[in-house]
Amino acid sequence: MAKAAASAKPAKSAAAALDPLDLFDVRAALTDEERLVQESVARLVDGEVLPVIQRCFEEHRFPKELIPKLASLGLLGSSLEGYECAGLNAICYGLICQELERGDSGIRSFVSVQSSLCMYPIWAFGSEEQKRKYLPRMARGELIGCFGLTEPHGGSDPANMKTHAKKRGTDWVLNGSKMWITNGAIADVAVVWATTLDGIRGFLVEKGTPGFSAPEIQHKFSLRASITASLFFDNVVVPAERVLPGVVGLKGPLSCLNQARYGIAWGVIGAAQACLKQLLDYTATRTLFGRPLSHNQTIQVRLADMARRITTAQLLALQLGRMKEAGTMQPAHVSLAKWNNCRMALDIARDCRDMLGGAGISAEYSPIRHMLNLESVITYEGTETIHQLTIGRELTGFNAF
Ligand code: TGC
Ligand code: FAD
Repeated sequence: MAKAAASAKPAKSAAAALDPLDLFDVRAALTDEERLVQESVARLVDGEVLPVIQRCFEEHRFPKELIPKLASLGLLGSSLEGYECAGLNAICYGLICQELERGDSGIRSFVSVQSSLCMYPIWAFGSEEQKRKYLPRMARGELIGCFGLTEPHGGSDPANMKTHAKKRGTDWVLNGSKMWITNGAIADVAVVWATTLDGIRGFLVEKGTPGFSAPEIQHKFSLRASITASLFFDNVVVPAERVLPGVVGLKGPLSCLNQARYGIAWGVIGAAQACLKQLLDYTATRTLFGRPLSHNQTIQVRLADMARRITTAQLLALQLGRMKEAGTMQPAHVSLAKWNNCRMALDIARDCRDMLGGAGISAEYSPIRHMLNLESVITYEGTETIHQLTIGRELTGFNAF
């Protein structure tokens, strides 16, 4: 057995120069500012997220104590202009999501929801008064938001929502329920989408409003370091000044989803990188049949295939970001990237878990945590099927939903 180990050929030196997590040197295509943002978030993740996340996942606890740190780095509403937001470009937002999700999808989820699903609609569709009231405090992490679109009877078809709002004098009265709402139980303000006689509209419902409750959903096996809640509205009175004036119709919530899905397409690359990194270390030291696991052809093929899929996902995300910056990104582009990259990350996490053998079922190794999280990530913000059908509709012109 020792003989087999000794006969292994050493790797070529040129290959050693490549970064296994960035084979095509996407980093070289970034600006200095983009690299700086990535490095600062990476430091936060290494120093503050990774040391606590396994325990948080096991305890089903969101590490709320990280919120001021996320805020002080400008990560909340990072791509919005004004109102104390950092005004970073789309690539920076993507890199922020990627680094955070290298830590855990739950931390990226928190930032996605706060930034893309709550601050963005207030910024894009809110009145000047609403922007001044909410955005600076949300950027500072003093106010937490949640986004209520999905309902218990079927989230893929939000046009069929039952939650409704009726005019009473100048106020609105809201009735209905939402399900699977990230941050719901800790949110100070909920952006709630409801049908009205004019079409779907967005309502800002503040914590403590009579008739509004947000109990946490228990027993999750996925995103355990993230808070998920139901929202209930029982004759909740919402004053006229808390209705988003700038949009009516499903395009309101769907345009928020574009922003968040964009971030997910980048974020999941981080989860996949974390899994591959762990496996490169593990297979280099795990010795079976007299040689390190990494010296076997089938193991190398599996690792190489992961690197191939991560690389294509990185290049897809980078081009998507450039298109977003140029104003040419369309919903179908976002759907394809969200679908491809989530599938890539989930398959890699599952394969890494397998290559760890029995150790793969332990939370001491990150792949099973990432794998369980990614089961949610491939489902929320539009399931894989919804994004496939969006591309199908784009190709054929026929709506198969
Ligand atoms: P459809 O007829 O296609 O469109 C209705 C109106 O919306 C416009 N539109 C979009 N606008 C912006 N961005 C998009 N991606 C858009 N897609 C459509 C469209 O132009 C139209 O506008 P108008 O002016 O003509 O009225 O609508 P449809 O009913 O056929 O549905 C299409 C479908 C199935 C794609 C849509 O319903 C969908 O995306 N379903 C999936 C729902 C979903 O993704 N829910 C996510 C909930 S939030 C969440 O999961 C947060 S998790 C966060 C975390 O923790 O990270
Ligand atoms: P359904 O819509 O009932 O779908 C069930 C299955 O049917 C899926 O496999 C789907 O792909 C398939 N399907 C649907 N339509 C078709 C079709 N036409 N043809 C073939 N197959 C089809 N929502 C929010 O609003 N805010 C949040 O913050 C939020 N956070 C979430 C956090 C977590 C942890 C999770 C798990 C979900 C969250 N969601 C949130 C909800 C999420 O967006 C929905 O779960 C998702 O959109 C799917 O809706 P559903 O669960 O009702 O599944």
